Amino acid sequence: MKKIILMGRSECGKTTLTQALKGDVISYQKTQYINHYDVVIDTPGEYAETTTLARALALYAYEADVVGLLLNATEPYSLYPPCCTACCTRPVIGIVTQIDHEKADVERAHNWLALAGCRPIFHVSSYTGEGIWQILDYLREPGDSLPWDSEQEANHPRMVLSDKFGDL
Ligand SMILES: Nc1nc2c(ncn2[C@@H]2O[C@H](COP(=O)(O)OP(=O)(O)O)[C@@H](O)[C@H]2O)c(=O)[nH]1
Ligand SMILES: [Mg+2]
Repeated sequence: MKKIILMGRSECGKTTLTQALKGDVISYQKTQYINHYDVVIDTPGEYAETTTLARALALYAYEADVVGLLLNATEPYSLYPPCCTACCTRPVIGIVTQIDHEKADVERAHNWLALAGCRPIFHVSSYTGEGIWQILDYLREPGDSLPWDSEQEANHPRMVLSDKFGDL
């Protein structure tokens, strides 16, 4: 699997997405420092919100194969300037999070990520599991086998992930 680093402001859902990608049971954890998991690097939102701390994100991006910029679908503004992905030496994908939320405006968040230069852009809910397998599929490398078949996953996203994804 390619290694992905997740970036985005506090509360956008980075840690919950990390858990969903790994198939863990969801529980609240405040991120105090950068956490390395097998294929996911989770970062604190404060690093994306504070100029001096943001330098750490620039450095850690080199440890990953792919950078994931997250934007919560309920967010009324975006942190990301137009074309900011151009300064990154890794592919930068967009991830619209919390699409299950009643106040979600997925198109608005998608357009902001597109403006920032993210390609492709995924729409996910870590609560329902929607969109999770598409990210994992994107991270797949030749020779990796993922423990589901796409049709089955589409029908039972959460169940398949939590049953089989513990040891990714
Ligand atoms: N409705 C909804 N809430 C979510 C989702 N993902 C995370 N949350 C909630 O958003 C809050 C922040 O999540 P967290 O993963 O800690 O954000 P982080 O600061 O970016 O790591 C928590 O209360 C989560 O339960 C989601 O897919 N849907
Ligand atoms: Mg966190």
